Amino acid sequence: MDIKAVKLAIIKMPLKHPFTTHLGSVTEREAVIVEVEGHNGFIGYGEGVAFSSPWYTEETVQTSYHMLKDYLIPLLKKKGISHPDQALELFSSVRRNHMAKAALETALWDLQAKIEGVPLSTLIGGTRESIPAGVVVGNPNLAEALKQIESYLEQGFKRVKVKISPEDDFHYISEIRKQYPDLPLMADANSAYSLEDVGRLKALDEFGLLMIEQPLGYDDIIDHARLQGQIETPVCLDESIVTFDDARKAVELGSCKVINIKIGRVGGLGEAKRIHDFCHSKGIRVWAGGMIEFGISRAHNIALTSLPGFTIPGDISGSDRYWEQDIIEPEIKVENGMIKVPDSPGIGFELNRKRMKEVTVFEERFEF
Ligand code: OSB
Ligand code: MG
Repeated sequence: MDIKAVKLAIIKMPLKHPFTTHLGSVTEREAVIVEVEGHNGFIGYGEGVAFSSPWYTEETVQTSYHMLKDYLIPLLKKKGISHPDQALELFSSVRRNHMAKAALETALWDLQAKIEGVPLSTLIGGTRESIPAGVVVGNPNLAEALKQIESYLEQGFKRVKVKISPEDDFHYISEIRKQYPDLPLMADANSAYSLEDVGRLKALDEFGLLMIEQPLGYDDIIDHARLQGQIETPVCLDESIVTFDDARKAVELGSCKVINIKIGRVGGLGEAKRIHDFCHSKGIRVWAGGMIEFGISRAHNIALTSLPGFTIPGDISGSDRYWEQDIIEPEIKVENGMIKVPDSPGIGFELNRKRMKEVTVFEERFEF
């Protein structure tokens, strides 16, 4: 790939409403935006999804910036690649730091699709023309959560996810179920439980949840296998699947029936696709997770979700779920609960330069 330069920008924007889990609240979002400039003026876009502090994974905005600037961009400049599917091999001399790697790797995929003149979804083998939108309610106040759910259902969302913890699970879910007996509903615990809570988790079986996401340790696949053997609700793994091999081992052990795939968490679109292909061949259902992200990362998620194994609506909502104004144009829109997969080259969205200028707090350019 003929690369002229890579640009990094750190952006910062307040959320319309705080997003709360038992681990804390997110009120403001920072992210690293990557632009890879190729020949003929093509630009590939990527977004680093690490948070400002290491509450969800060990990476942060600052650590991913450091990895990009001091290791990943220099590696790309020194060795080069002929196709984005070689990027993760190129980056393999850097341990982990998956979100930093994915930020650059996804930009390379977007660039490649633009060079070939095809949508990114087509380049990776996607088949869907539109994808169903799911939404996450991160609000521990039950009355407010119910109001939010009502409004999301009016907007046509196909599936709702709520955050739970031992502080409030049975009551919270039962009240939602009372109002919405048939709603495709799932719960995400972000590692709030231990195996001692099997009874609490088993009690949720009666609510017919689509799945319970990451109930136990954030790096565990052993205890989850024990748990799955004792509850009816399908276990979905998020935090503890950070590589293809993690996914393979979790499936072999019976640690989960569903996997949440996040491009950033697994280190790139190439790894995300490998996990998808494996799960598809094994009958393990997958869906695309969300990271309270801006439009670039959402666009990559839309392309990923166009693959045939994504059979459950992801945490993919429109730009207006969290932002007064997104950094892309057009913004991502949910219509009748569906999001159209773009048919223009690459991710199918442009950076909104005016908006970028308003929210950029730092930027740097690396010439090749
Ligand atoms: O556990 O899936 C998660 C957001 C930030 C960090 C972790 C998670 C989430 C979500 C997705 O639940 C929220 C969204 O992007 O809409
Ligand atoms: Mg999760």
